[in-house]
Amino acid sequence: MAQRDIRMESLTPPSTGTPDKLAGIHPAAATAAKKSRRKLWISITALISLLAIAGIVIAVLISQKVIRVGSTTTNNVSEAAATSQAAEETSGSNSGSGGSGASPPQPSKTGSSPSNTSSGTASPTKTSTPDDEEEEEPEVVCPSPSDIPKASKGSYFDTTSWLSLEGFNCTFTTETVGGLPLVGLNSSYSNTARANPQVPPLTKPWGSYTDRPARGVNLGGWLSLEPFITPSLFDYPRSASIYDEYGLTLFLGPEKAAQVLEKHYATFITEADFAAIAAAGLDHIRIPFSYWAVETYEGDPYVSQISWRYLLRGIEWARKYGLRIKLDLHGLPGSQNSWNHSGRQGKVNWLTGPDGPANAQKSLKIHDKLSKFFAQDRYKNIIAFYGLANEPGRDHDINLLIQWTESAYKIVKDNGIEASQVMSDALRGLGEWHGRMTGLGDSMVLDGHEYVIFDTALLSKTHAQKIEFACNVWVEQITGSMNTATGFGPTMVGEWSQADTDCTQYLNGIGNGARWTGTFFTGGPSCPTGDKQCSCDLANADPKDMSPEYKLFLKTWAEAQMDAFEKSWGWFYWTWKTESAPLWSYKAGLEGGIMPEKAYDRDWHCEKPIPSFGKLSEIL
Ligand SMILES: *[C@@H]1O[C@H](CO)[C@@H](O)[C@H](O)[C@H]1NC(C)=O
Ligand SMILES: *[C@@H]1O[C@H](CO)[C@@H](O)[C@H](O)[C@H]1NC(C)=O
Ligand SMILES: *[C@@H]1O[C@H](CO)[C@@H](O)[C@H](O)[C@H]1NC(C)=O
Ligand SMILES: *[C@@H]1O[C@H](CO)[C@@H](O)[C@H](O)[C@H]1NC(C)=O
Ligand SMILES: CC(=O)N[C@H]1CO[C@H](CO)[C@@H](O)[C@@H]1O
Repeated sequence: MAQRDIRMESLTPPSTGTPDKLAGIHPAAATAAKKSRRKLWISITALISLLAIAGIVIAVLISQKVIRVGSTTTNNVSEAAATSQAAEETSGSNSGSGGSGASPPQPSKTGSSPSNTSSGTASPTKTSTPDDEEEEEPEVVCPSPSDIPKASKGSYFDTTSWLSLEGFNCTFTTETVGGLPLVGLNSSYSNTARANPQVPPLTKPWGSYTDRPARGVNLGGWLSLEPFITPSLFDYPRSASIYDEYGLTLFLGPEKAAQVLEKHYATFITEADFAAIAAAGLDHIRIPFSYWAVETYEGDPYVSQISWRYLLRGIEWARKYGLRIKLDLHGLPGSQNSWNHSGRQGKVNWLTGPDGPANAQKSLKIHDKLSKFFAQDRYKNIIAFYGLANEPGRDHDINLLIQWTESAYKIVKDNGIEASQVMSDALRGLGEWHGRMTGLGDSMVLDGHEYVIFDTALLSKTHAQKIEFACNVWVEQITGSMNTATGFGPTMVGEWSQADTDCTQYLNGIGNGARWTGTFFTGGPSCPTGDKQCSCDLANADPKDMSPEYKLFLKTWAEAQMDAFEKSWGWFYWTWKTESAPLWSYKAGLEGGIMPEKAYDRDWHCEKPIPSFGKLSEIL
């Protein structure tokens, strides 16, 4: 695949090069007499009139689908007629956008077409009319490499260089909004879907999240890699020193990295996943993505921008199934937390660190672009939450962090984002935010990520104690945070999981063991007995090989957390899919019978007594 060197050089669409087909008709020699010249002019005029009439007749016949349009031409009259007819069939479905009246960005130059459509952009795409049924989707013929203007060949805009065209609009366009490309998006969209009968369709407002909390899932490890979610992508000898997306892309080099990552984007999450998420009774999706979806900087090994179109397509697929979106900028320039899932583990170089201030500024520019793009009408009903920065590290100076968050908030708001923005509790606990960043009302939500397994004191609790902890301590923390008299105000749980140990391979980073067995950093094991008896075998088993008691615990544990987190504005499970970690995969949990079949219809809640887990061992 061609190397993607795509820094958005220009917002100007290149010339489409529509050939001037009728140029060059001239009278013959100028030596003839006046009379014969007059004759010649009359003939030419007649000929041109005839051609014009014939052209109009043909165009009309084509637009009426009497004549079929072939598929090997560049823009011409007949194509414009056919395309506008095709567009007519799909337009007008963007009924649900209840936002302001700002017009969509697509230019609408349909020439002589009488219809209100937005076809006719610089587009070498051909449509041919379907054989019979009027309602059938038009067949779109994608451009071939020779249709792509030289200046755009091999660039992001060159749809002929894309690995997958599934669900994408392959029409060539260099149009951007906020500097971010539209290519790949369809012009029309429909907001009529609803995720399930408990929630409103996208055409209708959600209402109060306090009364109707979000039930969501993350698409972790998709557009921002994480070794434990897709260990197969990190299957290299330890000597290669690959611990994160930075190391992986550096190792692979630009061309190979682009191939490997695009293949992952195209296959790890597909339309079927969005359908299954809705079928599971979930209604929101948090999509983590990183700054390299927007741009990369000098020296970055990250694959630039390819994830952008997969993000946009993911949002459209969510729309198709009535799912609302929480955007999550997961990796910021320089790494905001030094963890592998920020892109690069090791050091924080954002806000603090040698390039910290510069990287903080770059992050604001990223948000400027993103918020301009997502302020478009088409996103008003589907983007429910706009996340500013995933998990800035605990060691940041809180005042600097607040300053940055306030700047980002203002940029995003001023660019027209009406969705609530989201800021992380920055791993300080919800209570830390009481009295800070006040006065923003519902336009800022505090995001806490709740796990028992990364903290040795919580990890060593017994099964029943973990459930009690969720139902008591987390409920108390969340209700405290939701009230501005005692906490921040609007609060949500952007991540949590069903895992009750930290046993999953690579969970603590490549090359690290588990706290549960005492094989991760110093200090003893953190299993309930405090010795080395604890085992990871059951925790890492396939649900079909788990005992009924362990399965009952896991399901109750998940339901306890859902119940507790619904005291907030809602929850987002981490994560939808993993290659081999079922206690971190909602999908695998459903398949294994350890998740409720419908997220809104559950057997157990915190008011009920904790069931007996029979002979389930505390050491697994
Ligand atoms: C216009 O389209 C028609 C039908 O596909 C094709 O036969 C013709 O060659 C095209 N004309 C030009 C000028 O490209
Ligand atoms: C064009 O759009 C306007 C407003 O949306 C509508 O009233 C009119 O009927 C449309 N015309 C055609 C030809 O579709
Ligand atoms: C865009 O439209 C094309 C052609 O109608 C269709 O195949 C594709 O699935 C659509 N994409 C999305 C994301 O809806
Ligand atoms: C595909 O993209 C082009 C360029 O943005 C646009 O004009 C056209 O309407 C789109 N096609 C569909 C089916 O939405
Ligand atoms: C070293 C490092 O960054 N490890 C982190 C990798 O990501 C997992 C989970 O996503 C964390 O638990 C590790 O701390």
